[in-house]
Amino acid sequence: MTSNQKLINWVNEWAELCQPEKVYWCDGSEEENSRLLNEMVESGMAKKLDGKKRPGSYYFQSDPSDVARVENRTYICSTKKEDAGPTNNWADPVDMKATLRGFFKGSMKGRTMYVIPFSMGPLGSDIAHIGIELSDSPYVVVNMKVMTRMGKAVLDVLGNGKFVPCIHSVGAPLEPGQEDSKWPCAPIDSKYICHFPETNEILSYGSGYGGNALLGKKCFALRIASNMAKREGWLAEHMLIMGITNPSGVKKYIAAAFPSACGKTNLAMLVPTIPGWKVETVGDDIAWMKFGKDGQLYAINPEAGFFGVAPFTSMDTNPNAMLSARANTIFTNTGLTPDGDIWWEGIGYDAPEGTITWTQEVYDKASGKPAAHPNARFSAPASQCPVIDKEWENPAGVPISAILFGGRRPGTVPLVYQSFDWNHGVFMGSIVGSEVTAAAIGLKAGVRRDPFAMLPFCGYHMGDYFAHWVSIGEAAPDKTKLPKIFNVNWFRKSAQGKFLWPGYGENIRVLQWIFERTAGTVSAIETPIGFVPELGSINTEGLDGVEENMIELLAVDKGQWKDELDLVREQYAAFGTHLPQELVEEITAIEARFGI
Ligand code: TSX
Ligand code: MN
Repeated sequence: MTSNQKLINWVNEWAELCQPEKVYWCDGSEEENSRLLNEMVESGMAKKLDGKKRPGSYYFQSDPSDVARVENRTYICSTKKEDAGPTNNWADPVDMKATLRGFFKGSMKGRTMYVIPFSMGPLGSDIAHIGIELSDSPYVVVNMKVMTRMGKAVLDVLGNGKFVPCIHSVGAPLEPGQEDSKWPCAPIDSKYICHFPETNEILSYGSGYGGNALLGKKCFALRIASNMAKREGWLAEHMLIMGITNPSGVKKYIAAAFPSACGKTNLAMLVPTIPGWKVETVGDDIAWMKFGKDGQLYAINPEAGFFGVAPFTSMDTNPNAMLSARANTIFTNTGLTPDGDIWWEGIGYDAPEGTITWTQEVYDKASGKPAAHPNARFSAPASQCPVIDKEWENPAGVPISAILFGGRRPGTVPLVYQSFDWNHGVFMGSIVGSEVTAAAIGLKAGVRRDPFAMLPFCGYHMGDYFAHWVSIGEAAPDKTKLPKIFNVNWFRKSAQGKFLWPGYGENIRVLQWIFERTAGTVSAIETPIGFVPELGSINTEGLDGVEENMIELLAVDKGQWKDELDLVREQYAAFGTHLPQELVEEITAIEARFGI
């Protein structure tokens, strides 16, 4: 399938170490995809869902120990520990490779090693990059088919060129005659998700789930790509990309970064409530951005599918996600209904009698045990999204007019505000945080700082990452064409603990203000933290009971901001000399504007 000798040698070398029963080169065809899915149904790993209710779709249950990304088993292996920074686990690359060779030795016994060629980004795009994943999991193959451009066409584009090597094993070799488990994986302390930023390599051992195993996504498109982007002067970001068209037919694209559980996928596919406005989706998770010849910043979505959290996705909260997953979709760790469909908490209707939970028990609402794991997922082709943007596969990307940051902030942070300039916007990205409940992280409840929503995904020192953002602003071919930067907060609460903003489709009203700010057609009030909408300039027409919340939604309180900035200074201290002086100047200037 290829004459790329480096690729052939590399595959042979790893096959020799991992000792699979056979090596199979994926061509990415429909025929191959159905064959693998049928094999998994036969082996008991997958169930085919009902052909009428959920055509072309399959259901998987993971091992109960293998349900999410494992941040404490995720490493950045740079020569110098300092290059990984205080927010990453670090390991020496030579030591880690030696350790992992021990784990990978014989790890694929009794299994097939799949060679999975994939492109992150439209095939042949200047912004796209090619990876090859070796994996002993057929579940990974069928997911990579949804989530990336996968198969022979990628090898044709690759030719004798370079690729990012990605090696994955579930870490569960089979002895002759040994029966396979439904979801093979290794125990938690034998899982390793390792990145080698200096050589652009990924080694993942012991987990078959999501970002641990589908190496094109978080491992490549964020952790490795953030390193490539720093070296080459572009941006690899944890951002959705959406197009917004106003009633006059003017269209602008925005990118937005939010920590997990803030509704990024919902915003990417939002159904506007005000007549005449249209939202279209380019991507829901990752943006790669580069300056074009015209001096504008252009973004591509490196992915080809949505790997979305299922629970609480419904025809009410996100109809376009529901419709994207109506067919040809892989469901993992949702509930399974007796008529061969899926079900999850918050899907919008009651579980049919006899629904089976993700742990294979009969669902009993009264037991308090959910049918779907909270991190249950759907893998759906982006092409099936009813509002997929017509430019979503444009190899040149889409021009970005605005960048949004945000998080769940019950207090302090207004519904929306705009930075004074690029560096002030970098400051806003650096202080992103989100309210987490004690249960969610096993720590004390409060604001978890998640700069640029990249805390788990930045593949190098976070302070150097801030400096890279500053340098992008300096390197801009035309500073007047830089995207305008905003922070949004759909989650501000009253003293009584009630959400002040209705959110969801009504967020188009905030997007309208942002749209008009980028067009220069709406004024704003200058506050110490940035430009805030004037009272009355957010369109609340037809909204009941929100007008009276606007003062509270837009308030900038000096006392709350003093506490906030004290916490930011504490956070900044961890970055030491890597913290760019520009950000120290930004926080000092804000304190000065407040008079604190
Ligand atoms: O996704 C959300 N968005 C963005 C939508 C485009 N969520 C869900 C977050 C978890 C994934 C939201 N939750 C949003 C929001 O804008 N806002 C809220 C908070 C909220 C929840 C329920 C109500 C209002 C606000 N319901 C009523 O007031 C009836
Ligand atoms: Mn994400």
